[in-house]
Amino acid sequence: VPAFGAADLTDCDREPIHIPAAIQPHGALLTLDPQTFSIVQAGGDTARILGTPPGALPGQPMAAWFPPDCVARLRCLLAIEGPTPRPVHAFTMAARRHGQVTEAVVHRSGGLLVLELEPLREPGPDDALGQVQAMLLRVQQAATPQAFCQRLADEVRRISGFDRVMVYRFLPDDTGAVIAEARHAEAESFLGLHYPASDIPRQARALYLSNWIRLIPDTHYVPAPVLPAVNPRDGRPLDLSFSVLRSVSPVHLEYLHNMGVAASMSLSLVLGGRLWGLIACHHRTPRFLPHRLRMACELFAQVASWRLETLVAGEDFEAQLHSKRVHEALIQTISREADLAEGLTRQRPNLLDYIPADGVGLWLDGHFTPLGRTPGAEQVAALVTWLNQTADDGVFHTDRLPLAYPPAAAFADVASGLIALSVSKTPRDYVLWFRPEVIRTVTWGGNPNKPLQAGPDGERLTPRRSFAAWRESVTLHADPWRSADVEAARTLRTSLLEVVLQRIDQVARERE
Ligand code: BLA
Repeated sequence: VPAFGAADLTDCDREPIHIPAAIQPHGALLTLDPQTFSIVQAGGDTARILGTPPGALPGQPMAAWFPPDCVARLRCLLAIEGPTPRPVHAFTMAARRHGQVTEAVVHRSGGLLVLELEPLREPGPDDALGQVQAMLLRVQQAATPQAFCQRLADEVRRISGFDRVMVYRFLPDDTGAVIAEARHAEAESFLGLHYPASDIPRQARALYLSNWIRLIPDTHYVPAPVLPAVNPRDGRPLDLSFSVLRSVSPVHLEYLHNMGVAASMSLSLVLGGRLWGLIACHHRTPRFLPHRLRMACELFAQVASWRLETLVAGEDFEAQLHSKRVHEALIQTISREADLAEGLTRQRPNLLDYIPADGVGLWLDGHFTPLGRTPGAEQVAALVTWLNQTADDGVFHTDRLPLAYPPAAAFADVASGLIALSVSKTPRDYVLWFRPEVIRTVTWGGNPNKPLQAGPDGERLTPRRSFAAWRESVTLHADPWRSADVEAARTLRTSLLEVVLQRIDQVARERE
């Protein structure tokens, strides 16, 4: 495992971003013994907030450095709140040096209390809860997931004031796309762009599943170390997963710089226990949000996630219903029509209405009937020969056919993706759905094949520098099939088998 800040191309998803031993310096962090309230570790701007540099604090009683009633308030809060796994407001105080109103939030980590102090650059909203309520009322009017996500972006932009607010949705292969956006007239649009999975590495996605909000008020900050770096009692690093000041991976900071982003916030969208997406916010100048406003955003994202889950489930259900109706219509066609191929391709609904693809074809008794964009008959004949030898009887599917079957590279522009439904007789008959190479269908926000470039520090790698949209892709790959597509093929196969058996029966009876 690389040390924090030392990740490269090969281990970037193993960088331990939860234990940076440093914080963002716009505030200060203390860890406290939960029994004695003596200071164990300290970091950040304690000089201005408490009147002494962080190195002087470990070993000292908290009471010596805070206004008189703060310790009592903290004890009282902890007695009420119990384990406090996430930061809660503890007290507000005046900073020692400049008198600025400073908010203290507290949570527990690794047997210590983590007390974080943030001078308020602007007052929070008076009625944060009322605002969340109004936001929820407005988004609830949206009837589809897409419309709902657009309103999410609008509302988060309204309450947070960020220049660009995006709903970023994770796709089945962990790549992602900006599916909704609200922005300042002068901010560049990222709407519709796709990004590779490595832009938000695995451990970051795991962290964002449990911690729903993070704020980087100034991406050009210099990290402030937490001293001592490990808990002197057990030698363990401080887990900052839930810290509001956690220092961010340097790779990600460079990424933000390259996008011209000076402040960033992201909120998790969690559906059915899975990280479905993020509400990602950018600002061209530094931007701080007080704790109360951040809590409002987090609460909004949380309740909105539940509503979105219902809308997505509804849309899935509608899609299933549609698929069922088309299936029934296809079965009627099959039982009515003497010519299967004609019936399934020349009428509506047809096989392309059933599974979204660019082309479909039937291979029946050595004869090919195409609809839409498909390879030529000879290419399909060779493909079918290969399928007969390699694929089991049933439903075969791939989104990168040329990898398994190299001759397909010659017609990847129509058939990088394949679902092949076979009907078992000898030789087999097939229904084949084709999808083109994704290069034609997706606009990437950069080159996903080269997410990293050697940076100014030589071997240390940095995110790509160009965010201009350009059409490149993991070549020879198609848009992945949804599990519903493969399931639909299986259902149709069962029905086709029945029809084939019936027809064999019929022929036999007619012969008797
Ligand atoms: C984190 N990467 C993130 C986050 C986002 C993105 C939203 C969440 C952190 C935040 O709130 O700022 C990516 N941001 C995007 C994308 C868009 C956007 C895709 O606005 C599209 C418009 N990043 C890389 C590479 C690596 C990497 C190659 O591009 C690894 C080598 C790492 N990204 C990386 C890490 C984090 C991250 C480590 C976690 C940062 C942290 O929370 O400490």
